[in-house]
Amino acid sequence: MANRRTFLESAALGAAALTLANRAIAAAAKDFPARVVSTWDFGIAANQAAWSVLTSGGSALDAVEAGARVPEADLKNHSVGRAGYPDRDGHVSLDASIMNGDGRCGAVAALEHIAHPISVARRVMEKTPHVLLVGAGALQFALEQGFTKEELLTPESEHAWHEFLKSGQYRPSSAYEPSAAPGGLSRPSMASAALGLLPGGSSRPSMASAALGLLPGGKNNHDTIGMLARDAQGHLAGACTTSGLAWKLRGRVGDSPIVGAGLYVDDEVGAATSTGVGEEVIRNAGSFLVVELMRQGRSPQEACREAVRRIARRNPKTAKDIQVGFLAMNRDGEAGAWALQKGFSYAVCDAHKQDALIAAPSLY
Ligand code: SD4
Repeated sequence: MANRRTFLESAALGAAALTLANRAIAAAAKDFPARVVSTWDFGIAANQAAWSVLTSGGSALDAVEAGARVPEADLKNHSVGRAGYPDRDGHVSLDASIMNGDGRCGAVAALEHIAHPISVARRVMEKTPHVLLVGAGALQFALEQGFTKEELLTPESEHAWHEFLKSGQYRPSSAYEPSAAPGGLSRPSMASAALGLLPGGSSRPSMASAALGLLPGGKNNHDTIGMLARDAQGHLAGACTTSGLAWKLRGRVGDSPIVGAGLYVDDEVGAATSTGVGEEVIRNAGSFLVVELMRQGRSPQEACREAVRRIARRNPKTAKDIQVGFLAMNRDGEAGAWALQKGFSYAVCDAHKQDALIAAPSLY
């Protein structure tokens, strides 16, 4: 009996301690309601860099810049920053945008030789009256701002490009039709399908590729990082950075540096970002659409789902063969996502947990 009473007493004490702990966590979250979310599993490391900024009193804007720089510097990541796969002519060409909840924004597109395009995008926002600088002009601006000109094509990416040239039936003056991408990835083929580049539609990618997670943005073919943060003051910011579709046509720009397509942030409502085949996102002003849907009262997840459905409705044939994923966070820090295909995930970091990875629901 004594044993039973002791057990019950310690169980009650344990429960009380747990309740207190839960209350403490809840109170901490209330006092410090900061949160960072990012696309894909590599978003976990990026979130943690952003989180250190937020927990040291930094702004959401500082946090997303710091976070986005992590995959930009990662030599194993072939779809963001340094070591990104080049265009079909062998040039690594980067796109990035950054946006603050008060409407300030900056972006660069088709920027070569600069390892951290997100930081150049921020300088465009802060040091010029413009929003978007492209190509040679963006490089000139970056150099004037003190960024270093570097070779971004790593030996590994160069090797992959040479493999693509062998298997991709490279034809500089027309669209290409790669039969297989390096490493067995079918990314360019899928991209070509999305862009309508496959001659006669003869080699449209199969859903077998989708099942293998080889779609652009599929689970074995990660791409763009889109990051959204809410700081302790309740301000929002977002960043989006990518090397774009591998083996793209020279000069091709995706959704990531287009404010309203790859990224949109409004302190009054929330923020959204996207990953996947940018052409479909641009056509539907995707991230702006998600934010506007939240403004009309939808939750982040509902808004992402509706934007995905819009893409599928407007271009159903293409939508079945490509990946597009949206990630959103509202002004209260509630996050949600939705994708065309299975395999899209997003990382969440807050006072409770710094390495959560959540599988997004999908239309197909
Ligand atoms: C783009 N959304 O350039 C970006 C990233 C990407 O497959 O390559 N997605 O379209």
